[in-house]
Amino acid sequence: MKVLLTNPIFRHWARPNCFPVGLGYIAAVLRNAGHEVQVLDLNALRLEQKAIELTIRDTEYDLFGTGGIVTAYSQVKELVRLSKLYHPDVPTIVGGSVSSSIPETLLTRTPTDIACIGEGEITVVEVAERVANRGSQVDLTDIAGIQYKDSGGAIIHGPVRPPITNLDALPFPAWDLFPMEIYLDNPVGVINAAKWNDGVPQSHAVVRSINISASRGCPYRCTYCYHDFMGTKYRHMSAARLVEQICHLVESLGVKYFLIQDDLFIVDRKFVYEFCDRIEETRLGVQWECASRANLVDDELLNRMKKAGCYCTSFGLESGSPEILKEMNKRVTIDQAENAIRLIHKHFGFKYHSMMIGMPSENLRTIQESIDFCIRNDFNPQVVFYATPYPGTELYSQARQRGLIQDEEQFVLTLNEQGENISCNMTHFTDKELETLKEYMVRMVGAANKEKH
Ligand code: B12
Repeated sequence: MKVLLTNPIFRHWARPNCFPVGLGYIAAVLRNAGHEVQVLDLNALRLEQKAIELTIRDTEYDLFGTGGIVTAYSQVKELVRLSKLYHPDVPTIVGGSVSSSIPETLLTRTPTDIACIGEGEITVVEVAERVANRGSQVDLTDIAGIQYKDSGGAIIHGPVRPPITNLDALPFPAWDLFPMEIYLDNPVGVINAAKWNDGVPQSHAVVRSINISASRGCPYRCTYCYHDFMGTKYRHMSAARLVEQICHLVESLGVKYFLIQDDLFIVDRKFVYEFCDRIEETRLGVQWECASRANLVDDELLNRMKKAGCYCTSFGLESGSPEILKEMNKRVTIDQAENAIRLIHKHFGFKYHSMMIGMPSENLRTIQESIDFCIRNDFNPQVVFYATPYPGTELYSQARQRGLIQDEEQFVLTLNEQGENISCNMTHFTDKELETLKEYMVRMVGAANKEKH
């Protein structure tokens, strides 16, 4: 069966540098199941609207798939509309956090037939099998991990799909189906950050790099984070498999730098140590970076990571106020945050963390505490975000309960790409006051908000 997968544009203002890892896995498992997979990577190709429409019109396929972060909603809606316009009988399936966090909006406000909830590798293969064997209508009964519309338009919830526990059993993402040279020409990672400005590479002297994923899930439950998406059960591929993936990318694409883009890479210390041992044994000399957490780093771990090629690690610091950290359910103390900043700077020379403003309890004192924290720790945040209730988060439930968000689709359409504007003000300040306070904070702490990387 023929499957067309489309990748919406991600950050229209920036050159394409983020490989769509999840879609890469979806393409790989569908191909392994015997389907003919074509990828229309709009983020890499940046086609004009007319060209997108003609390409979808002129491509023959039996299943249409797309996905992305919730911020991609309007594009996903348009792509599904185009597919239905030119291929009305072809089922459409949408995955990614957009589909998991707003499935009902997707199914009722767009011509999406099937919303894939959570990890998609097993689900999509089962759906494709039913589509391939369909008679007059696709029977989706009992497929776990989906919501879909029945013939009468009612939304049916399939059973819950358990998390994939053995990530080693997954194939590598199907990099060969994507225009990889475009991604490799537009590098990722802190090592390349200084070579970008407002989404445009400033120099060709960049390190060939790619983003990869090694683990899924996060055991913490911060209120601004969508932890139900990949679940709170942390799972990682084996260190051997991760190193095998890295070796493959070094050999096949000449990659020298790896951005491990997981929510949190250092939950399981034993795994990190084993990865460090194995990557050193390869003697490839590759460098890498990952996300960490203030309460999980210490001298010994960072030292080991650095020796094994880790170029930098950073974490979402979010606030310098104990009260706000508590409200976020961050489970990090101010002492831990200060210690982590000092240690990471000592080992890597970076203070590359992010801050937030605008949690519901934010007040003048808590904002001043955040500013004082940054000044005291001689720290210029990479960015100060507005706290934003992204769908699927605890903050989002609070905003709905307080009546701050009436219509989910309208709200999602106001979400900008990086939380740079106020989408939903949860504080007692007016929007104007909050904007002024954010500008003040950005100025006082010397955050790099003006630059887009
Ligand atoms: C890496 C990452 C980024 C990267 C790159 C994203 C990218 N293009 O790949 C960067 C740093 C740029 C980024 C930015 C943002 N991110 Co982000 N990011 C992540 C992170 C940590 C990992 C993504 C990942 O690699 N996952 C692993 C792969 C294997 O999973 P996957 O891509 O989701 O794909 C699987 C399924 O979704 C599904 N699937 C995916 N596509 C398809 C398609 C089909 C057809 C099917 C059937 C299935 C399917 O199957 C895949 C395999 O299982 C996730 C957290 C997480 N746990 O996923 C947050 C996450 C996706 N990000 C999030 C947010 C909020 C943002 C920002 C808005 C943050 C901000 N304020 O700036 C921005 C948005 C930028 C923009 N322009 O839109 C939220 C999304 C919440 C939501 N409701 O959608 C998440 C879930 C974080 C969280 N836990 O809250 N992000």
